[in-house]
Amino acid sequence: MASGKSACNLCHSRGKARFPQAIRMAYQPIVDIAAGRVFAHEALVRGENGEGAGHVLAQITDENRYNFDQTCRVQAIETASRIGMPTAISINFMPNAVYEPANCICTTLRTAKKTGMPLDRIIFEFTENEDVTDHTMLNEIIEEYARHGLRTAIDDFGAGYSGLNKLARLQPDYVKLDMDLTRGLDSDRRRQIIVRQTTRLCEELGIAVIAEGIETVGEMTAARDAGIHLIQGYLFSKPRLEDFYRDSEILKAFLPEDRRTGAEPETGERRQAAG
Ligand SMILES: [Ca+2]
Repeated sequence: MASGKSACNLCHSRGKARFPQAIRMAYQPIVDIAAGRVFAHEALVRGENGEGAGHVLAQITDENRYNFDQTCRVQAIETASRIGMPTAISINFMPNAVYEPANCICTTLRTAKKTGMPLDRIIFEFTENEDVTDHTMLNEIIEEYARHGLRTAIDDFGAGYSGLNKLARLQPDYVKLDMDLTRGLDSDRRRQIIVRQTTRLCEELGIAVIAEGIETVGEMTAARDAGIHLIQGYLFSKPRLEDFYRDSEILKAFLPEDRRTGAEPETGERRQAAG
């Protein structure tokens, strides 16, 4: 790790404003259907009273972005530790909130150490948008995180700005296929071909694929047939506020909906819940 405290202070001086609201974390499982166990949980930001992600994200400004990103990391790790999370956690991070990869990771490392969270149980998932023009920076972030044993994932792959070109220049551990590609996968031959070939391509590059937005047994089966065994979506569970999903619940996902417990949220919440 590069020079400690003073370097971190440099980061703080770039984004002094505190995020104006207390946040909490919800966790959604990513299930390994080949192993029949919960592989990880994605940490998703919620308001102090459980308000949706949109409510919280609307309060981000250029001034408080850095503080928000750091607060999310700390909160995701501390909450997971407090509730006894047995799996890895996957934390969304904002590449444009990171100024100097070696320095901006200090708080994460400190929090992990304090809570006893092993670093190889932390995954950072990132998405690029039009704001991110410094591709070299993203490479540096991934390499720096790997040096500490942290894993990384490309989020929302196949949507918006996240395309094949990214695989040419980045080496993450995981790629998360966007729900636009997985929705209705069982009845869409074109998507099946794209998902199958993308999965094969990633495999050859040494990258594991996670299918997001899986809501039905049919979609899960189609993803499995395409070679994917890491599955995230409402088929298994919606995000749970400060709680995790247990291995023993996996089989319940295959029961007809009227025999499952817990109400399904409105469709409109889905994109937001996915973070
Ligand atoms: Ca995500």
